[in-house]
Amino acid sequence: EHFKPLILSTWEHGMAANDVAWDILSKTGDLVEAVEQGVKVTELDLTNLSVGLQGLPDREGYATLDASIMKGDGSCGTVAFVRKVKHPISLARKVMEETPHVMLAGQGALQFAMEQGFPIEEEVLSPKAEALYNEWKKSSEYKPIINIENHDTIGMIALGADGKLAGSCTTSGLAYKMHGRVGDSPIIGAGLFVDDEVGAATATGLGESIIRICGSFLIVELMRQGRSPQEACEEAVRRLIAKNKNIDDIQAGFLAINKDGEYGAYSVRQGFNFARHQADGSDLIDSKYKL
Ligand code: SD4
Repeated sequence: EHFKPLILSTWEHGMAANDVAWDILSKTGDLVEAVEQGVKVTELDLTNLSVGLQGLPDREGYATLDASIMKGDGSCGTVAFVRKVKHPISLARKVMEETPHVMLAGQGALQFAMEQGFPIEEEVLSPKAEALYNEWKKSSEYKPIINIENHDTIGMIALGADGKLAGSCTTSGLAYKMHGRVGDSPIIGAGLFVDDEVGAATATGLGESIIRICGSFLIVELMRQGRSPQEACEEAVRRLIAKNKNIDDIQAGFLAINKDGEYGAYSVRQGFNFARHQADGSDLIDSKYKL
């Protein structure tokens, strides 16, 4: 099963995202374009409550988005806590390509979006998100629990036929988070890390638990030292469990690819799945899990 190209994405929505990414990658060989356009599908998916402006809002009622993109040569761009932008992944790519910086956040990210000619959306919740938010407001308990309805960030990692890698990650983050909260997804090394010398990794789940262990960077470094992608994901989950006290409330999952086209996935608990696309077709695979 080791062959290139290979695209992996988190969760079931990764299937549709991978199809678009695969199409671009096989026609053009452009990895960055593939991982950007792929996750844009999810950013527009109205059924998805954790990616894009239709995602569940923070506790003040605002959808605030995080995204990152990275190439295996070390180029990267990210945006955090950005509002009113439909495609934060495209804004992250602009940060990578058009600025001397890696990360823009909040109002400054929005200002940059305007300068770059991004359409600025009105701030209205999607009907589904609004209904759920109103329901949540009745109790307004701040319990950052990731459950099956609330953990579908898309992280995508891709290996080209030439052995080069790229990845992308985009999310509306944790539902009902504190205003200003930033998760792992826009933090290079936490939600995404890519190195052409070794491989790539991405994460989904409770961002705080992933940031704490530099999850994606950890996985790439473990692969650099000789672990398989599967072994590296398992070690990251072991580390995450050891370093997070409230583990009963945590779900987190990792995906990894190495340069040879081997891949792996592992999660804290049952329920994580991922989409794979290779030349022989695409499938949705249930991740193995620890607890
Ligand atoms: C976050 N990792 O902001 C994201 C949430 C997530 O699927 O993965 N949802 O913490």
